[in-house]
Amino acid sequence: MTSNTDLLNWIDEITRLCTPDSVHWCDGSEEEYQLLLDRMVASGAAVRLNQQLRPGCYLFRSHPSDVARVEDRTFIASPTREEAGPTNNWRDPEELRATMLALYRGCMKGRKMYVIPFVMGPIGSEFSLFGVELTDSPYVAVNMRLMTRMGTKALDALGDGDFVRCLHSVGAPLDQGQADVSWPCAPMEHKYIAHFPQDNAIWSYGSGYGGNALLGKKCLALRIASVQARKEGWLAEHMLILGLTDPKGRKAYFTAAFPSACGKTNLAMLVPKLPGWKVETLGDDIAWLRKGRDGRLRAVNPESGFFGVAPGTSYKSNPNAMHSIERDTLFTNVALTDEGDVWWEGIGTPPPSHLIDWQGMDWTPESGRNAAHPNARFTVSAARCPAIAPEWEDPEGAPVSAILIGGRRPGVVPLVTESLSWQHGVFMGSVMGSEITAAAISDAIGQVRRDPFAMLPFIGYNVKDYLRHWLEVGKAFLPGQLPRIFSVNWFRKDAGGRFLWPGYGENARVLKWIFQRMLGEAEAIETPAGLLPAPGALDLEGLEGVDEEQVSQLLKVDIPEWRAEARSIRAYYDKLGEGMPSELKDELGALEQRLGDPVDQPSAP
Ligand code: OXD
Ligand code: MN
Repeated sequence: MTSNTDLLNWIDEITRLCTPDSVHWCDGSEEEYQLLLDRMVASGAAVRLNQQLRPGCYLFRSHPSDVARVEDRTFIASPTREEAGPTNNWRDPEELRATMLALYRGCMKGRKMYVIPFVMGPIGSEFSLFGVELTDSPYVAVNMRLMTRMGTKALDALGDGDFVRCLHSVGAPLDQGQADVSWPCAPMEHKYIAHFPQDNAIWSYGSGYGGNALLGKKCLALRIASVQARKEGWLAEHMLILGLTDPKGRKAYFTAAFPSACGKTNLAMLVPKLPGWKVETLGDDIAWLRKGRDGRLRAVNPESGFFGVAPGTSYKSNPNAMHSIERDTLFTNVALTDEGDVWWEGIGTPPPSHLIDWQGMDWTPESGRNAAHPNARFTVSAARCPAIAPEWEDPEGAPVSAILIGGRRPGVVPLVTESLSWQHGVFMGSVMGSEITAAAISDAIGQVRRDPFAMLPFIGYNVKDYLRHWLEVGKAFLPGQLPRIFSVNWFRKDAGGRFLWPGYGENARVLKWIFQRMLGEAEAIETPAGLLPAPGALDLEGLEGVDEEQVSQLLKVDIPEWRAEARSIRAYYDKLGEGMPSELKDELGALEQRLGDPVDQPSAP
């Protein structure tokens, strides 16, 4: 147990507010994990998969209304609207607190409340952050055991120290004798994922899914941590971390920011198509970046597991992920085969003639609907990944040589572009994004949804201050000690709408160029967009199915397209309003100059 009086008092307060039937302190042991899973199987909340085929694996099916992060119901309740900025849903903290207190009152009736002490970052690292999640969801408890360092070891390390107060309820109290459902949750209008950065507090109500409910992940390690990082001079980022070793045995570390479902897990676990090159995984979703004692920027993965998107994951697209989830994995919203195994679209095997789909209904290939939900997930401990880097838990973090940024851009943005400076790299990060396709909002087709550093849904404060902070961080380093920033775009298409680049293992060719650029061993040419591989500098030996014309399209900086891009960036900066860092406006001006585009509007003074 603990003598942390703040913790004990808070638990007391929440117990009185939420009135659970009982309180369970999670010790994080294997026995406890198994007990919770057994109970969920017995209650019908979980399905034990065929233990011959998937030892230690379980399947959960969520309520159809509770399948993903709910950005519309995610709030930053900072003291002022200005602190949350133009891209966040702001709510007045007092009003939101009052609304949510009314919902929390009695909300755990008929349920157990789990006390989950956890650490984000390696235990013992001075940079790790503590949280305690109080939740009425055993699903959250078992997932937190894989995704964080949780239980007695976290409680002991916390001692009398401070922690982020994370309160979570599925928002479905049970009356006496009322039977539970397999995935309790509240209706959309009662869901709240609320952040009170000034109080180090997260209040989540009504959803049991992923980042809405596993509060160590997006809520703590990104939104709350980003606010703390700004105060303390570091960065909490939506980035994978990988180690790349060349055939001579030289190793470098890269981080990469891509929006959700743009291939972070695939790149983090890449199996290079280039002989002699090796990628090792340090993280697939979040990186905390700080200046290390050696003066270099160092990256730590605060998580201890992967919460990956299942559909599209196959032995071909990501063999390391597939090996990771062969056992001891929790699956959510995938389909169940008649043999008691899992299946999803893009798993690489033909659809079986019969499945139970993610909603628990019979499914056949003729059903005409997805068997797995497109956002179906696997949760697995990072230690299970065959490509995990031995140093992935180094409390000092890995020294970062290059930061990659990228989204899905069918046009305009080349396969790879090196920034001209840190400031130019921050400019590139500020305008990265993905093109809206027919699958999304129809009247915006062709427009770019800008997603600065893939952090749009995760910055806990004003995006303009966030970008200013990136510029400030760069100033704290000696020249040569900072990583360089590269934009990558695996998703460029030809005029017929076909992808120009095969991606996956072939992305190692781009990683190689970046690696060699950092060592001064590869040539670049200067273009208005930045530095691109010089002819012959990108290793294309043995690359099948990509001809010279396609390579030139992949590496093209088309001036009229880029002029339109610059105009679109200007419109985006205008939309963000007053207070954009002047350095970034200067970078936009410099881009316009390089493009020879007359500036049609005078810059703001
Ligand atoms: C995400 C995730 O939504 O990592 O970005 O789950
Ligand atoms: Mn993510």
